[in-house]
Amino acid sequence: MGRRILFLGPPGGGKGTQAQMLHRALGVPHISTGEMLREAVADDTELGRKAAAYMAAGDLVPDDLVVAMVEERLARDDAACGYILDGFPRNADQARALEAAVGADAVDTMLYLAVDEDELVTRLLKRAEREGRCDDTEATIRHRLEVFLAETQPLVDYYGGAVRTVDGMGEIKAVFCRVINELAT
Ligand code: B4P
Repeated sequence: MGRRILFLGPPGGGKGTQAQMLHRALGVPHISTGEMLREAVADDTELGRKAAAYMAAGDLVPDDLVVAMVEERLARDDAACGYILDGFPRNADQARALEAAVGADAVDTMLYLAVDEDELVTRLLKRAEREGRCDDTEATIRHRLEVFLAETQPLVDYYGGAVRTVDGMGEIKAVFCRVINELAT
């Protein structure tokens, strides 16, 4: 059985950044629901057309759409030996759907990246300058943080003592060292 890792954390916490580095280190696929949804929007697929307004507003895309997308992705051969989930599950219903699709052992390691709110906003505003993502305006960032606190933060209780908190402050490489150290223990 390979690694089944989940990155939890607020928007701007570094989930995508660290998951991509870990994917290169471990060789198991990096499954980012945010990236998959942005691709669907860019490709103007039916899913993308349904998801676009939710994403632009900083709201969660409806569970049925996201769950179907993830189930299809996890059924591919490259996910048989493990995966790194980034941004999914984002609420308790998604967590239950993941367990129903894959089993109780759908995730074996949960890493929570902890970052101060001011730093989150700074990072996302910098990314807005660089990439022009439509959900990286200050008002939308603040709303995404509220959604995170209401919907996603409770997953820490849902998963209980299995969640390991990693200090996500500081340099990207320093955070990655902490992630690797956490996985090694
Ligand atoms: P995501 O793509 O998951 O967006 P995110 O939470 O902002 O995280 P991301 O991975 O992009 O950023 P990261 O923290 O790595 O979701 C976007 C939208 O998609 C959601 O709002 C929602 O609408 C929808 N969606 C996605 N999944 C869903 C689901 N399961 N259910 C329903 N809807 C869903 O990095 C942010 C920035 O910080 C980057 O620019 C990075 O370079 C920088 N950074 C990272 N680490 C740093 C560090 N240590 N120091 C300085 N900068 C750092």
